[in-house]
Amino acid sequence: SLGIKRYLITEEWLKDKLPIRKANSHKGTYGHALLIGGSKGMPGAPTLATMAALRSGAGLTTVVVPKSIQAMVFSHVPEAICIGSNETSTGHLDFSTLAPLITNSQKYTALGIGPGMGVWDHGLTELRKVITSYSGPLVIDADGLNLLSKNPRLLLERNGVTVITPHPGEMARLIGKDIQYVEQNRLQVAHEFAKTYQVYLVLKGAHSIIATPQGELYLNTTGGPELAKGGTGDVLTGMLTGFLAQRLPVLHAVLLAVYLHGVAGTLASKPSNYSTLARDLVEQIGYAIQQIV
Ligand code: NPW
Ligand code: AMP
Ligand code: MG
Repeated sequence: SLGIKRYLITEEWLKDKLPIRKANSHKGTYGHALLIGGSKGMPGAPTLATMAALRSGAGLTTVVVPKSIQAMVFSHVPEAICIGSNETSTGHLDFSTLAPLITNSQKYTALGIGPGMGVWDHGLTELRKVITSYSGPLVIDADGLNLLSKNPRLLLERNGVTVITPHPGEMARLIGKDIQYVEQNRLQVAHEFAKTYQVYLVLKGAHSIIATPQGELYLNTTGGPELAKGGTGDVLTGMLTGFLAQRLPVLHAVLLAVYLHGVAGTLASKPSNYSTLARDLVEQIGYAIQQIV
């Protein structure tokens, strides 16, 4: 319908999209992922994203969180470089000291922003600095999207590839409609937004949809209700940022992340899908990758 090209994401198609790690490679070969997020009360979201980026193969991963939660994040993921930023009186990120860090876009080969970041008065002004000054591949998720919903047109100020990963609630806010409208028009909503704002869009939920800026749609069939628990979306953001950091073609990175995230869910749903935790997904990323290489 609507003349939109639609594809199913298949294991067969993904098989040769993850390059084999070369014997003579080093961490620089696999890029440097930068994750930005967290706030007082939500250190877990950026922590999960950071672990997922590392498990997805990124050579280096740096995470920036408000300084009051830096030690907590670092204690759970010593493999990451953990930077504590200045923060507002409410425990939200204050990007003033971060601007030079982000503008140095040669250093970071992908940036993911939003998990656990919260929503605050100056948040969008801060986010705008990242949107306009970073020119590498940028993933915006969670509260990054909630902030952006005040003015989605800021996406048109991007100077590089953008991937956004809304769940239906975030999608509804971005287009100013209710969740029921989004759920009843999933394909159309994703297609239209991706074309209008020239972004890759992952509309999450059972059977996530990927819409490209060129107007194609991809449907994912992996994963199930074991994923319906806090923190799983933050893991997806980390996987996506991790694959993009490795300089994969954007479409490949997006399809790999969404597909493998679901496979990790299935693997982590033993013994019962009641009990699956987001951190279990992180542990299964390697086994999910093993299935397609
Ligand atoms: P309802 O009302 O539940 O039916 P928010 P958030 C709707 C961080 N986290 N289908 C939902 O609907 C995140 O990273 C931190 C339909 C509700 O209306 C963010 O920064 C964690 N509707 C922050 O919390 C672990 C759906 O969307 C609204 C839907 C807020 O993110 C948890 C909720 O959206 C969390 O990841 C679906 N499939 N999915 C941590 N440990 O640090 C969602 N909705 O208000 O943006 O809240 O997603 O929890
Ligand atoms: P978030 O709401 O940001 O935490 O993201 C939730 C993640 O879990 C997304 O990747 C969703 O696609 C996935 N998910 C949630 N519920 C289901 C479900 N019933 N079936 C498949 N995937 C799901
Ligand atoms: Mg989320």
